[in-house]
Amino acid sequence: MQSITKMKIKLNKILRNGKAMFLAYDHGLEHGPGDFNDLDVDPNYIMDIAKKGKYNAIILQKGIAEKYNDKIKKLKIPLIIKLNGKTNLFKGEPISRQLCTVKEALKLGAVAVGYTIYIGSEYESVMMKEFDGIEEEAHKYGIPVIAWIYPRGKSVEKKSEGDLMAYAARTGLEIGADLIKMKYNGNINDLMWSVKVAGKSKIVIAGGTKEDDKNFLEDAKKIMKTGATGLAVGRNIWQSKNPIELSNKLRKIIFEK
Ligand code: FBP
Repeated sequence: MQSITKMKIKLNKILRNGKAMFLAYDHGLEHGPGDFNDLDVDPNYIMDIAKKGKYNAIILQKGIAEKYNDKIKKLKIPLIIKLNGKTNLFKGEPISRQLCTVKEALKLGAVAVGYTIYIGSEYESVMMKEFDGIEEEAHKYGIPVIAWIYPRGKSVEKKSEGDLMAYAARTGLEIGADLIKMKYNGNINDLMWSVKVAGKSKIVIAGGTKEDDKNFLEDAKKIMKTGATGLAVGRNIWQSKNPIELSNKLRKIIFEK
């Protein structure tokens, strides 16, 4: 029988001391430009935050990664490309299809790729299958795969948030995600359980809608006490009046014990 050659997944390209601090900026597609103001609508502004705030990586869709590639390369910001995405205009059962291939992402200089799966959606199996192809291909190149796992759709409406969070975490492990990006329900015990059920897959938490900087940092402290690997945050940083100062504080929380 032929043996399976195991390619080492290059997690060190997106983690520092085993921890993660990612800056997410795919909102223009997911939510529309209503999330932006005069400053943060400009990808250059976000890239400067990623650089000065010393993020481990920036998360972009392929369009911005392509059009602003010179700047990303010049600043040497590690790049994670989100391979699927959708607008929020369509209101049926959620589905997000692949828009960029692993090869395209690699050509753009990506050191990791991401993909969203809406578990519970009628179309869950379509996204699972697409993710599987991506995971197989990315891992052939040793590229880490991050699964955004968001329970969504009619079937999950009455389910407990804590149970759904843990289910998202375990799903990530079962399908081979290296990192699982999830939303935090605000309950530290639920998150501790999710980290445990994710086993060797690592949990990174999304930031959510903008809250007071102080509350955001308090939440980050709690998140890091659960054994989570870090945060992949967007609006809470780039919508802040002091994004660099806030990033510096967040970095201390994530990387200093
Ligand atoms: P935030 O930190 O701003 O919440 O961003 C995290 C994120 O996962 C983004 O990558 C994505 O655009 C957005 O949230 C999607 O959120 P939702 O599906 O809840 O609208």
